[in-house]
Amino acid sequence: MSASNTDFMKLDELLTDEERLVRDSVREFVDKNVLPIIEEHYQAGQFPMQLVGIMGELGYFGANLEGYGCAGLNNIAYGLIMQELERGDSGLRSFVSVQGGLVMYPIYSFGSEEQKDQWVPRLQSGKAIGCFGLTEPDFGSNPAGMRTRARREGDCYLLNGSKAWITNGTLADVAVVWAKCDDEKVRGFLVEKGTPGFGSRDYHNKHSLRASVTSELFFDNCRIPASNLLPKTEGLKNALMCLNQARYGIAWGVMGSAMVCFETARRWSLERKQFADKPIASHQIVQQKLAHMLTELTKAQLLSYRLGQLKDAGKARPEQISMAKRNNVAMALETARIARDILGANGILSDYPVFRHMANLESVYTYEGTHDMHTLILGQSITGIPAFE
Ligand code: TGC
Ligand code: FAD
Repeated sequence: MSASNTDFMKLDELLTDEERLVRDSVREFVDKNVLPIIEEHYQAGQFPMQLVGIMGELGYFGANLEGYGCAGLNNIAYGLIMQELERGDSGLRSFVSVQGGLVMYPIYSFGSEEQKDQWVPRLQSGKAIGCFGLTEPDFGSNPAGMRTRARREGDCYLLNGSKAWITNGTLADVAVVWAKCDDEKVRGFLVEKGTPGFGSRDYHNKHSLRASVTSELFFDNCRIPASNLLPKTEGLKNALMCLNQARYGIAWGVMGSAMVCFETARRWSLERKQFADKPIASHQIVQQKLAHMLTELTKAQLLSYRLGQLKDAGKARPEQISMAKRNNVAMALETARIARDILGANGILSDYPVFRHMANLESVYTYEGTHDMHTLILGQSITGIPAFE
């Protein structure tokens, strides 16, 4: 795919040599290793596990963290990694978002030195896989209501409850689990695979993110050492801070899906002929659709770039991240739907990547805060009035 077709405002010129190098190397990785196999994995409902070690070696996990073997990239380069991975498939970007933003980040930011030494290098290299358990069957948009409990008993915590819709739940060697303690404060805990009382089970027959593993987690008197508490967590706020990392990655990632859908539709419209042997691209309605898609993608690129600058300066506010997640996912989903329309009947075939991206984006619209939750977060920021209840 020619990147120039989706770089209308020449954002490439704003990138540093390092940022461009990172983007181009991930683009090559995706072209060589992901695009040839992803459809098969999607149809089979399997995550391409063979890519985990390679992505670890290439430094994609926790790439914007410093030390412990992490690449220490800036947030623009990190965003470009997400964009290129999601150009392959949202499931691949999800894997990397969760591993870096939702597992390595909380251990790195709220963990003890021992926890960091034990887990961050293994997660960085892909030798260990992590998952993040916040959502519960009855508490999705409102995690504050969670029922999972962690009761202190001597040198241990006893966990009881369940988590729903957890990416990589059955694959994970370590789960970052958020639970309410006796003082009613939510704290984070590390629960290792195989701990008695900890179970997991995958969702099957998904119509979206089929090349990603999504699971339920169960805790039935699951006893973990007190040293598995993330010591710097003391409220839901710490869990929400992790979401900022993942939402930022999503804002960049979905531009990859939009790029591939736009380019597929553009090319198709130039080749497909209807009426008087003219390509459908010669009709004003089709041109309007292409113009709309590219304009919205370009606006999303500018938003993400500026957000990346703010994040690098330590000034990105959660509501700014919400604006980018909300806008960019909606843009990508609309782009995928219009691209599917332009391809006509062929748009439903797996010969083209469009429907797969469209179906994936339905999940991305919902996870990491639904589109409407981000509307309410922005509403609160604008008016000072929370409208959640
Ligand atoms: P609220 O009273 O507003 O906030 C509690 C405290 O947290 C602070 N805060 C944040 N801090 C950092 N970053 C954020 N994004 C923050 N949002 C809020 C807030 O200032 C307050 O601090 P303090 O000092 O006053 O105590 O809390 P609330 O319970 O009313 O909830 C607010 C709400 C609705 C915005 C929040 O619950 C929310 O974001 N809900 C959406 C849930 C969500 O996004 N879940 C995602 C689960 S993980 C996932 O989906 C992974 S997808 C994986 C993949 O990529 O595959
Ligand atoms: P609900 O909260 O029940 O919302 C349903 C609808 O009601 C939405 O349209 C919502 O916007 C609307 N709504 C809710 N409250 C309000 C309100 N106050 N005002 C107006 N409208 C409202 N979670 C994790 O913890 N870890 C993961 O790794 C993870 N991975 C996921 C992977 C996939 C594939 C999916 C689909 C989800 C994943 N999730 C994960 C869960 C995800 O974060 C939740 O699905 C999401 O937060 C929404 O919760 P819910 O599905 O319970 O929907």
